Amino acid sequence: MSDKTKVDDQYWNAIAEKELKGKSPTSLNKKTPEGITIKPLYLPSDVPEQAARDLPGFEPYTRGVKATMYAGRPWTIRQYAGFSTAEESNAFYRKNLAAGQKGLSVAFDLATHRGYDSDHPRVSGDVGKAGVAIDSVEDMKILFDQIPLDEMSVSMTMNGAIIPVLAMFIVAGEEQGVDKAVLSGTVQNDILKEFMVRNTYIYPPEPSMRIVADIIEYTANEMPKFNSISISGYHMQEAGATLAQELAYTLADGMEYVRAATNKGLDVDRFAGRLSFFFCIGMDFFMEVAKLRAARMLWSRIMTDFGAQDQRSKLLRTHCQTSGVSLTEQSPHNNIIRTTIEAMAATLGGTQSLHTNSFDEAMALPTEASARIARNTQLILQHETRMTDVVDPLGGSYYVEALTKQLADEAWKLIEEVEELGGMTKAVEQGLPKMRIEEAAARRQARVDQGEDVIVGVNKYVVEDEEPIDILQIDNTKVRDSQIKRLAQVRKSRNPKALECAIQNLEDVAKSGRGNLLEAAVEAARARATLGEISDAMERAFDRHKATTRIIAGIYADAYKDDAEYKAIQSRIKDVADDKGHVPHILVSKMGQDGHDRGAKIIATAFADMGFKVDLSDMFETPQEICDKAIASNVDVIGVSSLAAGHMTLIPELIELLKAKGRDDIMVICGGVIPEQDYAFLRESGVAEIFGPGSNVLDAANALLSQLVGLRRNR
Ligand code: MLC
Ligand code: 5AD
Repeated sequence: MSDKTKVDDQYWNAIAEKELKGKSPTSLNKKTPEGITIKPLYLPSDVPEQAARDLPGFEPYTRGVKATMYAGRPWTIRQYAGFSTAEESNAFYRKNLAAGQKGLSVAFDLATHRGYDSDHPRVSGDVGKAGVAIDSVEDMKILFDQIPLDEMSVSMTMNGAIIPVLAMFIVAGEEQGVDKAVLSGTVQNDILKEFMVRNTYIYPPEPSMRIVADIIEYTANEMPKFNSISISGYHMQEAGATLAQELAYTLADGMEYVRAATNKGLDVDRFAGRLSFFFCIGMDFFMEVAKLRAARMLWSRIMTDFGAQDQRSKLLRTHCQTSGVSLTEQSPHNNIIRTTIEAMAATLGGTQSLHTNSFDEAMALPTEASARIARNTQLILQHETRMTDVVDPLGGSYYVEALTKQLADEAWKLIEEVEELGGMTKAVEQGLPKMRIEEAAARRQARVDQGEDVIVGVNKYVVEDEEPIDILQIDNTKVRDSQIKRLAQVRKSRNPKALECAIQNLEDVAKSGRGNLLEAAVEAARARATLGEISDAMERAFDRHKATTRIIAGIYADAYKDDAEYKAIQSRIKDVADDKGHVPHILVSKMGQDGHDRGAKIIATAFADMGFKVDLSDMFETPQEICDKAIASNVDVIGVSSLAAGHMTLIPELIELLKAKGRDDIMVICGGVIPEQDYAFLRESGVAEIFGPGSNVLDAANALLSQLVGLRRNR
């Protein structure tokens, strides 16, 4: 530290104190959810020594994985998309590519994610809704029709059903005349975070890890241009994780995958260069920039410790997506601004590839118009701002360099905690990271509800009487019918002998632990086995995973210790209990294949803290199962959390089932991503209360209590 700095520091302190009318400048310090103290001023003395020597393209890669970064080649504009049928998604992709998008990124529907064909009874509400429905190679070929797979890099967000989907992609390429060796792209194939937050797993953790390792092995041998995995923190932040947790658990997952592959006998440098990453970029601008820089720095250290020799093995290359959970249903055009800021953090942080969200995110999938604005956000950054001319323009910022180091240190502590449990597979089995994330999510929600974390248009500067905007509506029944038709054609036209043989072989490979699952599945896909048939063959060997749901306790009670409104709710609950002769009892439920459980978990924990009796359903229930459970436990209320557009089918079905049993006295309320356009239909179907995104949890409790005592009547 130079003397000049010391003098400046003291001088600044004196003036700052004067401006603060005698208070110490440390009174301006802020504590972040990551546990980092942010000072109002950073100085050269805050910069770690190493930072002054860092160069982009050199170990530890803090400043970027390429020497020239965007000055040499800008990041890939890779918009995640998919809906309804393969035909419609294909048309959408081709339009987007013509309008400036550079890489593809496929969103599959939840039936596909969870290994079900479109005609399976469990997925009637999900087909074609949150992504595109894919049942066989025939669908996959249509999806990439007139898109040259030898030129276009394709990302596929698939985890649970990764084996059939990647197999079908390989065969679709083959039948387009493209050898798998030249296919470029990425599969998500990150199962650990599915058990933690995203919930589209199929099999239990152990066989799931074998699947990951088999794919790493197969791609290392056969597909040199293909990224075998996209190790994802994105969904952790969406589920409420702090940025330190997102960073730490993602890297800890990465370490576990490296171990899984080396345990198969692969040399680390054979596969590590094709591991890739995926982070969420939210509104904490500088912390997000620091996160990407810290991620590269830590990964290069981790891979050095794994004995990597090849520099490529030490590069953390990443895709980023702006944060969905930061976007609001209220004043939705504000979301364009939020997404722009997040996109700037991602690119100033040095991402390789980026998806920018559409402003209608909190209501539905993007329309053509909202998708255009989202894409143009990136085109404008690349072409109008001069941002891409300089490599790592925030490098050397006293604040950013200091924050990079601090965040890396915080994350490292969490990584060590996971390692002490024996690595991520064990930690996930014990539920530790999930619990830490759920706690952070509940804390965040309490801060928002209390107005401590401001969200413009939601808990401050609220606009009354907003006009609803146009959103994308998908006719799910039509999509399902057309998928069922094509499935029937496929099943009719294939050679049953070849099919049976391939499926049997796949099952044997799964059961015996010998051979490669993907290799066996490619054979099955060639023989026109459907996604469901390939998944079932493996399920016979591995079984289907059933998660245990838990409700954490105490976070809301703690945050609202001395709050008058909270106390008033507690006494209202007591009054209702006295009146009814029992504590009001609610079943918080998830139906269909929708795996987003942050909202359900927050409601469950907050309502339980307040004094309601709360049951939390398992994931992926059918309306019949929820109806039976509600009647068996004799609840007063069923709360349905819906974030994947299943509400229009599943909730009316549930209400009809209750009616048929003579139990329509059980009140049904719902919350989640439910556009206002759907409210009237849901109310007519018998839904008592609807809580959209951004609902205040205390307000929701009050509304429910009023319903229970007959003060509100939407029914
Ligand atoms: C890049 N290149 C350069 C360069 N910059 N060459 C010279 N000079 C420069 N300055 C080269 C690279 O080395 C590479 O070649 C090639 O150009 C492509 O660049 P890239 O940086 O690798 O970009 P890209 O191909 O886009 O790959 C990015 C990636 C990849 C590595 C992060 O894994 C990817 O595309 N991921 C996307 C994941 C995704 O879309 N996920 C969506 C999740 S949505 P070479 O030969 O070295 O490869 C989701 C939501 C949900 O999950 O829950 O449903
Ligand atoms: N099309 C476009 N974006 C999607 N997302 C999820 N599914 C789709 C889809 N089919 C985005 C949303 C969501 C995140 C997980 O991915 O932004 O928040």
